[in-house]
Amino acid sequence: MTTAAKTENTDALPTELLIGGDWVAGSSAIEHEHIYPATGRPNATITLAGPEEIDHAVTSGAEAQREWASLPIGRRRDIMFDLADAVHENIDALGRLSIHDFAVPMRTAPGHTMLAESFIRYYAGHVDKAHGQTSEVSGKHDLNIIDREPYGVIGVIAPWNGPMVVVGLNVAPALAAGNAVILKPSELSPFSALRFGEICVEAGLPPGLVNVLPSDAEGGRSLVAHPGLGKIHFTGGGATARQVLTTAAANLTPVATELGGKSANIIFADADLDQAAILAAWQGPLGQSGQSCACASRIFVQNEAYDEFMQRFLAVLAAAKIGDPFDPDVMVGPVVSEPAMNRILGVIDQAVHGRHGTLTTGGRRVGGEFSDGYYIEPTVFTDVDNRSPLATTEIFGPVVSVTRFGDESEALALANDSDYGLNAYVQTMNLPRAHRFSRALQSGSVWINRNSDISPQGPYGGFKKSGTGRAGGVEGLQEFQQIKNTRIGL
Ligand code: TXE
Repeated sequence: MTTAAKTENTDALPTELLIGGDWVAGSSAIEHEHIYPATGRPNATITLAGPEEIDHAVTSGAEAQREWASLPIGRRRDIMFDLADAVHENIDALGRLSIHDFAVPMRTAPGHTMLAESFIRYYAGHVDKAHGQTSEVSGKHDLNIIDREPYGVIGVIAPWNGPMVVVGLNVAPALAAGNAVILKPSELSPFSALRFGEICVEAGLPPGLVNVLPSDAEGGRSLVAHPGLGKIHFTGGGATARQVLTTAAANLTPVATELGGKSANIIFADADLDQAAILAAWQGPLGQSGQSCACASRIFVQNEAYDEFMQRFLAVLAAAKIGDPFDPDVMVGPVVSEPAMNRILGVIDQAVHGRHGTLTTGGRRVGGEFSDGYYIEPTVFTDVDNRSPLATTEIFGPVVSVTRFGDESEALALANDSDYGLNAYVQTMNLPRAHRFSRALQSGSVWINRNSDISPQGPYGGFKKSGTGRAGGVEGLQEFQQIKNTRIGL
């Protein structure tokens, strides 16, 4: 179902780079036409950072970091709380910029900024509580001190689908640990990150502490290759991560990664099937049109509940409104770009012709008044071969597969049969079973009877090829601290 709702674009879209608190065009920067995915038409011409701008940003960051680290911790803490307040005041504005970025529907756009605020506030509270330690050493006459220190300048590379999420997961802890940050959003989603950089200056962070340089793969490569970075945090796809790790190896720059997923959603017959259908729809093809690392793209349903679940699940998908992301009633927007749309339609085509499963609903580009946008119908394949590309590769689009299972051991074997290990979802009312699965599932995050609502209190990250980093908790702070041991002969 689609709805017609045209929205006047009255928002000012930032188009230059933010370095040292100033808007910069840059000598090696290039111009890039940003296409708005819901219409297929340009909504701005933006500046992409080149090597000169990146070098300028790292120098500016190093200077600001020295100032930041020299502030009394109470002052650093207060400034980070001020930043959380400033982000809170801009939740709607940043949400709208996220829509201009990658056409995420209005219903969910503010959620990215709310997550960012929750992480900034959580880590602001850590600033004056990051105590060091002492340890007993062999020489009774020695004092051994263990300290955690900032790296200096951190390169944070964000995927297009979550610049404000990355602000929370990675920029907040990096700042709390005393670092400066070079934030590189994708050229596909520059606006919200640039505005965030400006809000940092308005909130009182030293200019240059957070420099925001949208760029493409080339700019990303220049950033990773820069010898002035103390550490890199990369969020994106596995193929790109390999390139990042290779480039960073030249300087032996440490890299933490948050990569893709192909998450299982296991639905037992004793689950609340209405809730399970809604969760499977939203954590699957509907939420951000499946363009999320947390997408539960492999759904496993116990035989006894299969027909009842499928009837409910398909009904939720059919009721979801597709249309203008600025329309608050719209639930499903387009995919991020024409190449992404063509890639996803290619995957669907390959799955149909390769008989990887049975196409049960969707599978086509949305026509009608949204035919200029990159819209794809929520798509479901059933009876999917778990070793087929449909079930083993991350599609990053509104395409999920559904497979039956009999008992727990079969469900577990199917779920763990993946190179990825980011999220796993289990729907059951049986508490011992929930604990058994939490222990046995090979994934960094397990969600029982709920969606992936990432909170700063629980470290989020992957197993296997889903990456090495952790975001949230003390673990997320320690990602951006290096350990120093001092032994004093008394
Ligand atoms: O990733 P890409 P995208 C993953 C998601 C999917 C991917 C989609 O699973 O696989 O991200 O995002 C820059 N050197 N996650 O398409 O192409 C590029 O400009 C340095 C997981 O953006 O990998 C962009 O800024 N940088 C995540 C960024 O890398 C390079 C949640 C990512 O680009 C580069 C969200 C290079 N050679 C998405 N090439 C999680 N696990 O939390 C590109 N870039």
